[in-house]
Amino acid sequence: MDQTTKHGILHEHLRRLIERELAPHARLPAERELAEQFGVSRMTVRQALERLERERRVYRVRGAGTFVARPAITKGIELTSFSEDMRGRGLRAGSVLRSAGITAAGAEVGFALGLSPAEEVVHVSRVRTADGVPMCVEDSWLPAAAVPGLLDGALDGSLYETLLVRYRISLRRAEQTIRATVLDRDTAALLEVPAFGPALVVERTAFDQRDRPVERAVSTYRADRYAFELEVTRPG
Ligand code: 16G
Repeated sequence: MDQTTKHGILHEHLRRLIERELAPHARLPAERELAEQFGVSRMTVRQALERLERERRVYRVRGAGTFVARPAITKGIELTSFSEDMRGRGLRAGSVLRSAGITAAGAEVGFALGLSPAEEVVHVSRVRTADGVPMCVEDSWLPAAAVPGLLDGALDGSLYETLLVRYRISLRRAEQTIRATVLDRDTAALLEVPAFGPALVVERTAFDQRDRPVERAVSTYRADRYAFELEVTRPG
């Protein structure tokens, strides 16, 4: 992060404003106002805005002003981890661990992971953050037998990296369902958004290099900051 130059500092300030306070398509203050507010030249403001535009965080409409681009974060169709997604956007991925423990798989998770309902799974529940801002609530279940001792290590980093480094599990593909939902009070509070707002739920079953199901995950993303991007091709 470029915090040393005037436009670097202004860029950082505006980036935070966009991520935390402004809705998509909201108009940023005019160049002149920003210059006055921050005691910098119009040139400095322009440099900061140009950088935000290059990063696709804002778009500019001639004669009308600068607007917050939507969506702030998109997720492509490749199988990536949350940490990789955020890194790709120049954001720092983080986790707030809500709970971690071993439970019986139950019917639904067991079915997805090819286990009987009584078999043990490790359940990890996390709020995922981007530069400290909550983006999604994520529950992951993994067959306990596949990841012995997972709970003994730190769970604040990348789960997929831990799977790779510690267990030599490389996730190759996933089956996913994306659906819309309305946030209940608890999930909304975790995401720091109003209750009953829209959200995207992604249910994922991820398979390793031997095509064994290794993770069942349910991720609930705030809809104002997240979108899925797909490339579709015509058959034939
Ligand atoms: C993504 C996955 C989630 C996985 C996490 C690992 C979706 C819908 N979900 O958020 O299943 O547990 O990445 O991220 O893509 P990490 O390696 O940063 O912990």
